[in-house]
Amino acid sequence: MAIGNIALAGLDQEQLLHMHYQMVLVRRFEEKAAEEYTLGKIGGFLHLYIGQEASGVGALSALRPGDYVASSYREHGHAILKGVDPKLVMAELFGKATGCSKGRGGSMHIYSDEHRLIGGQAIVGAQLAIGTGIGFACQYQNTSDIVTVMFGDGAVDEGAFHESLNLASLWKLPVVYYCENNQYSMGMAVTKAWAVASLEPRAAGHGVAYEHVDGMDVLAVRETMLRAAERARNGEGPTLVESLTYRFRGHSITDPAYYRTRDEEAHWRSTRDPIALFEEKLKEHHLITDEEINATNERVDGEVEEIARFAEESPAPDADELYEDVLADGSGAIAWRNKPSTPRD
Ligand SMILES: Cc1ncc(C[n+]2csc(CCOP(=O)(O)OP(=O)(O)O)c2C)c(N)n1
Ligand SMILES: [Mg+2]
Repeated sequence: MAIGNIALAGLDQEQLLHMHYQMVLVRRFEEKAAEEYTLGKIGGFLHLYIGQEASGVGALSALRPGDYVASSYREHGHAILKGVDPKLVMAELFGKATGCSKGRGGSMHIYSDEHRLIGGQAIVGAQLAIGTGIGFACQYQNTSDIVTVMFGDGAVDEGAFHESLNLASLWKLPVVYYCENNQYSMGMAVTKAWAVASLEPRAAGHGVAYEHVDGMDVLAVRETMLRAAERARNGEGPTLVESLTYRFRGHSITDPAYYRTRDEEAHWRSTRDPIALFEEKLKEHHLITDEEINATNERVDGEVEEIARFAEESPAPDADELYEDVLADGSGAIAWRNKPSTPRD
C-alpha cells in the first residue's frame, strides 16, 4: 500500500483517496447510465458529465453540508457529490417511484430538499435567478449558509446571468457563481459565441470577484472554491469562478457532435483526462499505487451494478399519483397536493 505522509492542498491521504473514489464513481455512474439508455431503460434526455469530474468533485468538496447547490440538467454528478444516494439518482433516471424526484423529474430534474440540492433545471440559466434568491434568503435569515450556482458557458448569455450577478454584487449575497466552461453549449463553441476570451470582463462589469481555474485539476478547483466560499460566507459578496473543462461526450446522449473533430476529442481524452491527471499526481507523491487504482475501479464497478439493479427492480410510480404536486393551472398558482376528484385539462 502506498504510504503518503505528504498532505496535498491541506488534505490527508484518506481525503485525497476519497476524492479519487468520487471521481471514479461519477464517471462510472454516467457510463452505466449511457448503457442503460441504449437498452431503453432510461427515456427522455440524458446529459452526461463525463470529463468534468474534477470540476464537480473539487467544487463541491469545498462546501459545507448545509450549503445550497442549484444546478443545470447536467447534474447527476453534482447530486451524488452533494450526498444524494446514487441509487436514488439512477432510479430517477429510470423514472421509478424510488427516484429522488419520485420518478417524475427524470435526468434533468434531480432534486433533494434534504441535501439542499435545488435542481436540476432544464431551462438554461434558471438556476442563476433561483440560486440568487436563495442567497438572498440565507442573508436575510442571517445564516452562515451559502449557495453555489453551477451552470455552463451557454448560460452566461442569458439575461438572468446579468440580473443575478448585479443584484448579488449590489447586496453582497453569499453566492458562488460556478461556470463550468466545457467550451460548448450544445453545438456552439465558446470561441464563436463570446466576444471576449473569458468571463473576467463580465464579472468586472458587475463588480463581482473573478477567478479562473483549470477545471481538470481537482485540487486547484477545490482551492479556488474554498476562497470563493470564504468570501461569500464573510459577507464579501459573490465570486464568479470560471472552471475550464471539456465534456468527453456529445451535448446529450443522442448528439453525434459533428461540430467538433474526433481529433480534438481524442486530444482532450488522452492528455487532459481529469481522473488520469489526478492519479498521476497521487502516484507522484506516493499516495496511491496501480493496484489501489484497480481496486477502486473494481469496487466502483460493483457499486454501480448494485445501483442499476436497484433502479431496475424499483416499482414505477402509481398512475393515481399523476396529479399530485402539480403546482399551477391556467388561472394562477394552485398547489395540488392530492389528486383532484375531477382531473382538469
Ligand atoms: C432558455 C433556454 N434556451 C435554450 C435551451 C436549449 N438548450 C438546452 S442545453 C443548451 C446549451 C447550454 O450549454 P451550456 O450552458 O454551456 O451547458 P452544457 O450543456 O455545456 O453543460 C441549450 C441552448 C434551454 N433549455 N433553455
Ligand atoms: Mg457548455
